[in-house]
Amino acid sequence: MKMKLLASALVAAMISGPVFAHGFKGGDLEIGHPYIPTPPAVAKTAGGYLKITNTGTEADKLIAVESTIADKTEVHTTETDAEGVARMIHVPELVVPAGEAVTFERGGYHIMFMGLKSPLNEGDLVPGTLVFERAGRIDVEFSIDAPKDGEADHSGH
Ligand SMILES: [Cu+2]
Repeated sequence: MKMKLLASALVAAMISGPVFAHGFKGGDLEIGHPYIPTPPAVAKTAGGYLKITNTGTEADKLIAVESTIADKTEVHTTETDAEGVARMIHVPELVVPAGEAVTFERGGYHIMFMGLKSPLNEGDLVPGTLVFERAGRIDVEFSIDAPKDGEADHSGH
């Protein structure tokens, strides 16, 4: 009986949709609101954003991101050179210092989904896994959100 109640509470939480600020936990790490601004239907790439908070006393490292929605998933950062040209750089290891948070956002760190296997539709939740050196694997769900200002043109990237 208790299990049944728990299960229906979970379902209720899930169907309330992506409007709630969702989060995930693994070890000392909290993963805040992983989301992907809805890309155009023809897009072959998409950027994902989230916030990683390390509540522990030792630094951790994000060493991989896995996802079944794309052929390849990597952590990137965006750097703008002296001429004002922005380019993306692959970040194979991202340190999350003890007691600090790292925020992924447009123009900075992002998760790059390359070779999307099917269109991502607003309101969907898609699975992914963040792999950390210390905390291990943390399964998350990215919500496909309505793009905020300036996020809609991400596809060129
Ligand atoms: Cu990128």
